[in-house]
Amino acid sequence: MSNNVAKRWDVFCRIVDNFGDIGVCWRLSQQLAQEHHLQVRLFIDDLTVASHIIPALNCELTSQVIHHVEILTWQSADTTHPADVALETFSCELPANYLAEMQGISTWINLEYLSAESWVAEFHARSSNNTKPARHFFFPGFTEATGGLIREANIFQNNQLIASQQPLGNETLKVSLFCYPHAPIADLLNAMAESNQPIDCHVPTSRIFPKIAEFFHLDIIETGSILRKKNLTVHALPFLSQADYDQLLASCDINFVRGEDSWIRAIWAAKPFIWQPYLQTENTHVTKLNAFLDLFYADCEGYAKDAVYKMHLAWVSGNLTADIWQNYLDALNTTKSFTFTKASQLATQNDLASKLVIFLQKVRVKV
Ligand code: TRH
Repeated sequence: MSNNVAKRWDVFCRIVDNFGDIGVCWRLSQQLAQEHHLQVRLFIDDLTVASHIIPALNCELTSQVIHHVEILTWQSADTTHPADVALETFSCELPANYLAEMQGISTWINLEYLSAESWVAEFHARSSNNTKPARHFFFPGFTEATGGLIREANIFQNNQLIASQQPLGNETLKVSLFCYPHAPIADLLNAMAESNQPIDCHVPTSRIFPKIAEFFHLDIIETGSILRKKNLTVHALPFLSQADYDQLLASCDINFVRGEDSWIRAIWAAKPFIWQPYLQTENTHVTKLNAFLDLFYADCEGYAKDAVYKMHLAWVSGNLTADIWQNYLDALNTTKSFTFTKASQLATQNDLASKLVIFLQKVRVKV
């Protein structure tokens, strides 16, 4: 069968942990529907968790349309009409009955996790013919030879606009904090309190609230609380919508981010950021971190580069000193202009959704 037109896309999302899986799937599904005018169905295995990322979601419904995407439960995977493209995300394993109906109809793509490691370019766009239909592997990445990064058409410009609206001449540093609870959070809060300039730290609700409560000798922290110690003021925020979270990142001077999706959002915010990779066995997350630092900061000036590396390695190793933080702040002006330049360069590359669509046109000559 020869057919280049792949209009109907099914995206499969299994929520393994936290919000990254659904965060990526929801963002990508909306982009495919709204920017590429495709008919997108998003199958989700856990609507309750997903409703944190898709606030309009009604968990009682097995099918609903939100922002031009049809959202269905995993159980309702329509096996009689598989789509032109079945996008399996993060090797989540397509439902067996759906898979059985795909032959001759669907192109099967597995979207992999993001990594800056050099092997990604080599493995991107490879296919395995051991399955029926063939399975194609799509690797996001930071270079042209990879599947690219998720980036909505206007996000970079929108973020610049938000950044330009921030008050000038304010000596208070605005920081956002989103990280895993095993990070040295008390060390960071202490270092911020001891910094030589005032810091406003904005913390959206997450599993780190108990750590912050402990630092301030409180039992719990409520959303809306404002907590102070020396030069540090912590603002406890609700868990934000993805759009509001983007706005927060764009308005801050430094962003602490984690996992996969918030990491990329920090890049499009184009402000200095500290990334905490998802913890993996055998220190794989440190390998991933170093690969990213080497790629992103390759051309950064020596002392700023050194400060960025030391800050990241202290943050992932669980042992952060006030000196490392102050050193990072001292290099902030250089890191700021460097981050902006680098993010601007990355924003000129083709984005992941566009690359997926182009890739589909190439592989879908024969199904
Ligand atoms: O939540 P994460 O840790 O997600 C993931 C998953 O754990 C996944 O299993 C793992 O493999 C992957 O990391 C590497 O971090 P991430 O990817 O940053 O996802 C968080 C999402 O939550 C992202 O879409 C941004 C969004 N978010 C909001 O919408 N509002 C908020 O207030 C915050 C803090 C985040």
